[in-house]
Amino acid sequence: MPTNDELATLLEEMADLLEATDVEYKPSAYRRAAENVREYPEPVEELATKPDDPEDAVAEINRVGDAIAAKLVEYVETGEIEELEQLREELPVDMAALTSVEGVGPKTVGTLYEELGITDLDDLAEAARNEEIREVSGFGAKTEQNILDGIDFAKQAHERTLLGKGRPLGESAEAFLASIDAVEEAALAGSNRRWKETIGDVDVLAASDDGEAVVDAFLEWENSTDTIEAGPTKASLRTGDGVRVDLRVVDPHEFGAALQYFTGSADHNIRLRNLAIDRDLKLNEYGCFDVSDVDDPGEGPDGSRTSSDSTDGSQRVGERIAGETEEGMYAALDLPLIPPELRENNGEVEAAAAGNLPDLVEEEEIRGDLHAHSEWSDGDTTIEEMALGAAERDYDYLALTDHGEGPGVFGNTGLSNEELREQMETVEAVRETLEEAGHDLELLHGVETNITTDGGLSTPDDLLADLDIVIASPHAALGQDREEATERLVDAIEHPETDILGHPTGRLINQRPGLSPDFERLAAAAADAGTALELNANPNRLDLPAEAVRVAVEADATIAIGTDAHRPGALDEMRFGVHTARRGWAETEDVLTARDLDGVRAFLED
Ligand code: DGT
Ligand code: CA
Ligand code: CA
Ligand code: ZN
Repeated sequence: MPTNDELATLLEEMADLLEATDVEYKPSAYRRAAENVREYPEPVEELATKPDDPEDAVAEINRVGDAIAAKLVEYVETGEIEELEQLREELPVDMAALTSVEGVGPKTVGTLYEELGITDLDDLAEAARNEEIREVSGFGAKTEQNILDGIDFAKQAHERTLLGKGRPLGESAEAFLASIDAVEEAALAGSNRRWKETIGDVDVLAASDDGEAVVDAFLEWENSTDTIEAGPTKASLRTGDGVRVDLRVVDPHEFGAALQYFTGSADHNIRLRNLAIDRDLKLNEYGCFDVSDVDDPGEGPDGSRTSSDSTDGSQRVGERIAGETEEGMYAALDLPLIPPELRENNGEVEAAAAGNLPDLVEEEEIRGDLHAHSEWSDGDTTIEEMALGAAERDYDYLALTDHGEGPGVFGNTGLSNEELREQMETVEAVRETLEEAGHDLELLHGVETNITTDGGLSTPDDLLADLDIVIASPHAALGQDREEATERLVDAIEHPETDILGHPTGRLINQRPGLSPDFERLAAAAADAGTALELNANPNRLDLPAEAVRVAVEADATIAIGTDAHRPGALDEMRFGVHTARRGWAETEDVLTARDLDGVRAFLED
């Protein structure tokens, strides 16, 4: 079952290969068709399998002509497009990787393959270093150097930026934008506003009557090292560490519409546009329009992207009924404002229509942190400094949970059982210091013990029983298969001394996948055993991932958001955990660390 996205990607590949072999006109036809296939609201695959005349049905899609429709039907029927296979044979290159280098387009790829046999980024880098590219006709030393410079960026850009870096960067872009005189209002949009765990690029919006002034000022942002493009109402730049930032400047009266549109996700927007069409409304980045008296309200449900480049009025048809505020855009569809974290077309539109949106947990509701380290294990500071950090953040409680000894803990920094007993006295002393200084922070004493390969805990039960709180985490054997991992983690959840299952998958985003257990079984076991599942807020982890949080919440398991802080400043990473919990539809009552101390104590005693 090919998705629309897969089909569109195939058409784009055709376009690139055709262009690389110097075919004219056809490439742009394929690209336009690809765009419309990608955004088509129904599965194109269904059209392509209609019993009679599937090609006609597919050709009904905007900008998809008979020839391209035939190719799509061919692919759905046979799993191949013959012409594409031939083109791939003629030009066996990693087109996507090569064209991601700035200044390298399909034509260049074609030439470099023919002249030098370059097929991938490594070949390209080698040829550039050996000064072979400058020898090819039409290329020079300068082009060669540009390519060399572009390769590192291209390699970096293959990785999406972690939220922990992308969000602060986006916030500083937003703040800078807001400081520009001509800007009436600035906002962060895109995946950053939805708090996705990784960010492809940063999107910011400004409301202003003077787009050029805003663009000119924005390009002077101190974090910008490179202007990718600039126009009267939009610009893209690259920051020193290679992250792309897209700016849009819009009319203040259309700010809400633009904010809604550029927050995405694209799938969420398509849902809303279809809802609008059903009501004779037209929804786009300029507003919501009543088109019941308009003969031809425009190009169909996808609200074609090409319009976003034009400032002509073709998208502003009929009578404007919303656009100034985002809330107004949703209200025009009889919906309450849907929180950005939910906008993934995962049932949020239905929930909103039925008045069933979850009452999501909020940053301000967090009362404490139940996962923190000190220099006793691998943290940077004393127990007291960690506690004072929590007190400064007005928390009711902090759990000190240094590593116990065991396999997989970095550099063997875990505490021996004796050291853990000794630590109890120091914790007691810190409690007294806190009290004398007038802080009413409760310092809980716990441990982060290791889950052994077969689901046991690496700290003896009698020692665990003497602690306030026990986090059991997997640190080693993270390559286990699904069944092994599930059984191991369920055993740890059911251990009578375990209070929280720490960073359940052990993943490090962009670095290692970690375990992929059956989350439904974990969630059911956790709910039964009265063990909380951690949502580790460290932006390298965000573990549980949002999809697993959703499964946990549905099974009535409890989520403990903890930062795993190794220094006081890292306590501020709590917000990444809270927003990931929101992406998983977690309500206040689902979250252990949104409870007061009595609530936490009651949970721990259970
Ligand atoms: P990212 O950057 O990959 O992490 O994800 P987003 O969601 O930030 O995507 P981006 O930067 O390409 O575009 C920002 C928003 O603009 C996106 O969430 C929805 C809207 N948008 C962008 N491209 C399209 C499109 O082709 N179709 C539709 N319907 N909306 C789009
Ligand atoms: Ca983006
Ligand atoms: Ca973007
Ligand atoms: Zn850990």
